[in-house]
Formats: sequence, structure tokens, C-alpha cells
Amino acid sequence: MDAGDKANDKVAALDKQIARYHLRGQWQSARDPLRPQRIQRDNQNRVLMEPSTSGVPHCWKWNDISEFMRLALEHLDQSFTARRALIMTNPGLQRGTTHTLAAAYQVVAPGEIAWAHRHSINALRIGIEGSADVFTVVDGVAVPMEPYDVVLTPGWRWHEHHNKTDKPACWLDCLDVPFTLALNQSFYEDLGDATQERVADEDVLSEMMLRPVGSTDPASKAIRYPWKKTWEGLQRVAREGVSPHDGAALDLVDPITRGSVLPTINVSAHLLPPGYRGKPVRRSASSISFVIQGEGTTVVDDAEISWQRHDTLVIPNWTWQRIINRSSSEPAVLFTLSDAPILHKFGLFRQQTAPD
Ligand code: GTQ
Ligand code: FE2
Repeated sequence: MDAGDKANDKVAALDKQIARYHLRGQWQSARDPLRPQRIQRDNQNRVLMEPSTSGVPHCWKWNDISEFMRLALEHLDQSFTARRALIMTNPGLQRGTTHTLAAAYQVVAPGEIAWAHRHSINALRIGIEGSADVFTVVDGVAVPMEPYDVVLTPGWRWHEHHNKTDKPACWLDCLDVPFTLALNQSFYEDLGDATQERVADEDVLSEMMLRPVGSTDPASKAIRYPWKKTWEGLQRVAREGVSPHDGAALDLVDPITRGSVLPTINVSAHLLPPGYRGKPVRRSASSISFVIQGEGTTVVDDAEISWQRHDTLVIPNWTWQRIINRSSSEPAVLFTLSDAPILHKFGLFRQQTAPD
């Protein structure tokens, strides 16, 4: 036994002793305590560590989803749960679509009301099948959800959903469930009544223009981003210039802060011209894309994900992606929902592009 072994024995004994005091020596992990899971060397042979990817790339197909929504309508009593939603669980995660965000397709039967509740979790919806008679009531105001409108229910706002048509209505939900649960900050309340008392739109408008002295609330009351405006904006951007990575792209923003629509979720719209081939990019943010029209392929690390209208695909954090429009005649259009606002707030957002 040499001196080194003796020292090791002493360290092992120390490890055991301190464990009884709920302590762990930093020296116990062979790797750095910062514990990123990908260890590499940079071009000067220095240690370079990166986070692992949470979850895997995956695409949920509209063909499957629409059939399951039909069955959910057939088999589920509306009072069974507050919402009839198909939550997309990432095949590589215990919960969530990404490690921060959860997306779901939600269906509401003709004449049905999904009762009023509120939660600290932030949520938004993208209309798929709907009309002016499909609406969410947010803090007493009815907000119509037509196809591809984006409707927000920021944290702790009362909301209930109505379908006053004779056909099932559906939309895509996106919520910051895994993020809020990881912080153990999930608060929830039922209103008790199915529906809220309505307030006049004018009251809300005047609230938007006036702010009590001393109030620091920077949040605007903008709740609805009509598709018509988004589409006009996309076409304008497409004429002005197309990004090498994201097609013609624009962010939906809060009209007062000019920041993301929700504190945790950014919404961007993308138009890929016919034959568009994006260059590789990777971001520390994770994202979920919903296809509005067209057909394409997103190459994520080594996986090729083909998508078409109303499919939803997930791009995990820190994976290389490049996006391709497979059609040589039709544009492809997508919404992308990302957790980038969380990362920006803490100075953690990173983006890398590949050399040509
Ligand atoms: O529509 O209020 O997919 O509260 C999950 C939780 C939708 C909603 C979901 C919800 C909602
Ligand atoms: Fe909700």
C-alpha cells in the first residue's frame, strides 16, 4: 500500500463521515460539479463542456391526432376533466414536450363550455378549427379564436372556452407546465361557476390606456393576435428579406413592452419560400413548431423529420437544425413556440451557426 492508497482510504472515510451530516464533497464527482453531460475538446485541446439535450426530436402527425380527438369526443364526458386535451409527451422525457414547455391539441364539442379556471402557468393557443363562435373568455372578455389566431391566457387570468358552432372546434395549446413545476410554483383555482361574468370591452380598453400611479405592471392586455395581421406581416417580411436559418420570420410581441407575448414563451411566424433550404443553426432554447401550411423536412442532428399541415414537431435544446421546404411551388408556413424568453432573462440564451 503506497501513500496514495492511504490518502484514498482517508478520503473514502471522510466521504462516509460527512454523508451522515448531509454533506457531499465536491471531489466525489469525477466530472466538474457544474455537471454538463457532453465533454469535448476545443481546437486548442481545452476542455469544453456543453449541456446535454433534453428529450428527442419528434413529430406528432395531424392524421393520428384528428382521429384521437374524434375518439376523445366520443368517449369522454365533458365534466370528466376541465379540458379535453391530447398532451404531447416527448419520447425522451418523463413529462412535457420539451423540458420547459408542454403542447397539446384540445378539442371542444359543439355547444360545450370548458369551465372557467385560472393557474399560475402561462398558456397560449393557436386556433386550428374554429370561427368567431369559438372563443375563450379571458378575465371577462370574449376573445374569438379563428384559425391560426394566437390567443393568450397569461398566468392567473380566468379563462373558459366556448364552442357555439355545430362542429367540434380544436386548437393547439402551449403552456410552461414543466418549467413552472420545476420551480414548484403551480397554483390553481376553479371559479366554481362554469362561466365568468362578462365585462365590456371598453372597460378593458380604458384600462389599457390608464395605469395607476406607482404601478409597475408592464404587462399589456393584448390577448389576441389575429392571423390576418400575422399573415400580412409575413408576406411583407418575405418581400424584404429571408433569413438564412429561419425563412422569412417575425416575432409576435407585446405591444407595450415589445418583448415576448408571454414571460416564458416566444411566438414567431415563419414563411419558407418554395424550395427554401435553411442553413444549420443551434440554440440553447427548446422549441415546438406547428405547421400551418406546406410540406417540409427539418433535419435535427441526424434525424430527418418530415412534416405537413397541422403537424407539431419538437426541436430540443442545443440541437443542430436546418429547415427545408420540400415543395418547389408552394410556400410553407409555421408558428414556432420557444422558451427563449426564460433564457434571455437569465443571460443564458446562446445561438451558433455552422460555417458554410
Ligand atoms: O385550456 O385552460 O392543454 O388549463 C392544459 C391545461 C389546456 C386550458 C391544457 C389547461 C388548458
Ligand atoms: Fe387553463
